[in-house]
Amino acid sequence: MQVEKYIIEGHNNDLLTQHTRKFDFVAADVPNVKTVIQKLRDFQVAIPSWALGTGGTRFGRFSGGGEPRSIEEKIEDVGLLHSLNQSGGAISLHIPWDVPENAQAIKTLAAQHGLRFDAMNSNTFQDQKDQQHSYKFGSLQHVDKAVRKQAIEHNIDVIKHGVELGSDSITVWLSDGSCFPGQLNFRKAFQRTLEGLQEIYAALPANWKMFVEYKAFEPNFYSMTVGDWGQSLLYATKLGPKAYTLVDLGHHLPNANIEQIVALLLNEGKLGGFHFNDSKYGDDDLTVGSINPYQLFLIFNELVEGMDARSMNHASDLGWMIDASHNVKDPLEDLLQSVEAIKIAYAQALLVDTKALQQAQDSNDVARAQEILQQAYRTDVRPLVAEARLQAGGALQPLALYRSAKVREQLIKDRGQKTVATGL
Ligand code: AOS
Ligand code: ZN
Ligand code: ZN
Ligand code: ZN
Repeated sequence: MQVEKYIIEGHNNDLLTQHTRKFDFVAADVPNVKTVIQKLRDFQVAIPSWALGTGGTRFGRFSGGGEPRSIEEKIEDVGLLHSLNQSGGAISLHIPWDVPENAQAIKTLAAQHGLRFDAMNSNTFQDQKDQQHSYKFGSLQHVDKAVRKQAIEHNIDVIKHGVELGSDSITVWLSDGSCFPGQLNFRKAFQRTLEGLQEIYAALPANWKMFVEYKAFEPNFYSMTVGDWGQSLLYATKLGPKAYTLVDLGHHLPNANIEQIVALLLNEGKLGGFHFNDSKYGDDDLTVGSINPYQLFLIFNELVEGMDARSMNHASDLGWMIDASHNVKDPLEDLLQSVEAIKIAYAQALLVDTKALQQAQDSNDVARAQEILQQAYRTDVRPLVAEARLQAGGALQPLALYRSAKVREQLIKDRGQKTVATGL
């Protein structure tokens, strides 16, 4: 399924007058509007392969139909999103939910859709059938060396798959931890995990990176062996220059100041990238920007300010990924919304008058500092984001076009009503 170019052009022509009016209105107040548009065009975010099907909760799963049944169909879906918004030019795969058997063919298919392979994800939080040892009591932290070895080998296998596909990073998220006091010796668990990560690290090709993702709780509810950014940073620092901390927005305790964490990691040269999503309670994996768009803006504000000369596209070497997936929306519509929210936050951050903000900070003018941030945040930047999309060949209103082109209906026709994509 593809939305043909002429359909996108027709959609854009219909909306052009309205768009131009809105764009001109905002653009008039943006001093460096050309640069802003170019930055927005360059910015790409990777789509996780596991978000293309309807996500489940532990209580149930309601497939919406037309879900991708294979890695090829997942790539087609990401390609389709990318053709609409020109902002999702990468896919993040998960082993073993995705099995890239014929890497060359998969790579070619991805290239045809203008996609590259972002970070590979390993999985030592589930037992697969035919797996020798169980991860019930952890993987890299496990007291049994044989279990640790199996987990290490799996991660090295994931790196090999990634090499074949032209990826250059692996995200390691461990569910390791404990559910009850006394279950685990924290220091020994840390040490074993570190040693496991060191073996995986040693298998990284020269140009590769390892992202160590932390999470405050779930599935373990007393302790997590990589539970917060401090622990992740400890591992990453001990591992060496190819290891970084990955920030999943939903992985903090309530009210954590994520933008400050981001600023400090960036300052230490240890910020690896993101799993964007939104949350109200825990690791809710809700659509990016659906709950707390101001926080998202503040994070981007730190990135724009802190990354300075480094440009924020994939050449800047941060992993920009989405990790959202849930039950009640069409997953492709959801992903279009997530990408849009990210670009809006980025655009708002680009509008911050950094010089004036610095002056306000240096003179302790608190009210003025807040005004400067909120001036940017309260600007309706959607026409800027739409203009960037238009210039790049995407649709002015991707979600509206997705609906009017009846994409889901077509996918259901092609793939069937009863489809379950592999994933969470
Ligand atoms: C789990 O909570 C983490 O967010 C993981 O990054 C992710 O959801 C998982 O690895 C899916 O592959
Ligand atoms: Zn394999
Ligand atoms: Zn994540
Ligand atoms: Zn998560």
